[in-house]
Amino acid sequence: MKKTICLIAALIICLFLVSCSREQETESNTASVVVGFSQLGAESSWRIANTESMEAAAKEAGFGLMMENANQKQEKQIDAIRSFIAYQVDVIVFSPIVENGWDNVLNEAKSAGIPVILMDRMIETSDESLYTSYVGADFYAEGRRAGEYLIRKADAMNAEHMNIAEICGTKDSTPMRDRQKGFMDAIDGDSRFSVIASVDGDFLRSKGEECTQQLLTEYGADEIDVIFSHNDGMTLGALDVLVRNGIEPGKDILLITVDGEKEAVEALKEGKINCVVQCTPNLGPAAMDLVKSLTAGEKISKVTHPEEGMFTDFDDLTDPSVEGF
Ligand code: GYE
Repeated sequence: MKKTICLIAALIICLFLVSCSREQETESNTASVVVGFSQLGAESSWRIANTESMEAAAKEAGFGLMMENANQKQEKQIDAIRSFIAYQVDVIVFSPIVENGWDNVLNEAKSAGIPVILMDRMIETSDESLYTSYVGADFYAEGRRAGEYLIRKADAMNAEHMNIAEICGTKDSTPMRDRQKGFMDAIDGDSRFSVIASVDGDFLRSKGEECTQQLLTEYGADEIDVIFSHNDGMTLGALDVLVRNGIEPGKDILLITVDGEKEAVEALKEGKINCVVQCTPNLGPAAMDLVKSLTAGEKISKVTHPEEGMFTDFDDLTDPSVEGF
């Protein structure tokens, strides 16, 4: 009997020691992982929240994070990626400002044996092996949601015809291209809609203001029924201009927007915006999970999309589950 008890005790001690050493092992594994992160800029509340999400998630995972902010310049992102290669980081994560022009630098990363994860935006390339994984929104689906909302709204208003002005995000970026395509595909073939203008607002609130002022000068408020804007920042800029010109946003001109900033959802609740399509900036945890799997030698999926929805003036908005940005 004594012998059996001794044996069991010894076994428990052994198991305890093994589990301790395993924990130490994983801790020291993650501590030695360094992630090079090239953020594209700080153009919107979305972007700032996204940067914070990445920093918090890296800290939580115990990874070292080398972060460079490119202030909206592709050349600066290319320089940052080169510096990560020189430093021999374990993984490069980056949010490409536009889709084209990355093949050379990504080939350099590939030759150096450093895997690349695209976060938030995609690239256009004929060589899919230049990136290991993409984590970010399905922007085409977001655009479709915006278009489908408009169809529902036009039905509810018994509208015969609506002129749409589109304020676009950064030219040649994935959210600009795909939100536009999704929206246009959704309303395509419905003769009630005409897109009378598509202007470049570069995802900036200040440009959203400028564009709206120009649209009003060029077409006049009576000619514009709907503004579809690719992000909340530009929409909030547009909203200010409408109010300054004595035009009632959400009524005289419908506003459809993407992101889900608190300020935009507030304006939706007040009836000044009609539809906010959600796009989450909180991609840090998913990105760091991919880094973890990758550095542990596991196979990771090529594409990860977060779940997203939307808020509209058809919904009960007493307690919308808004993200904190
Ligand atoms: O919608 C916008 C930001 O790439 C999804 O970029 C992102 C977009 C977002 O500046 O606000």
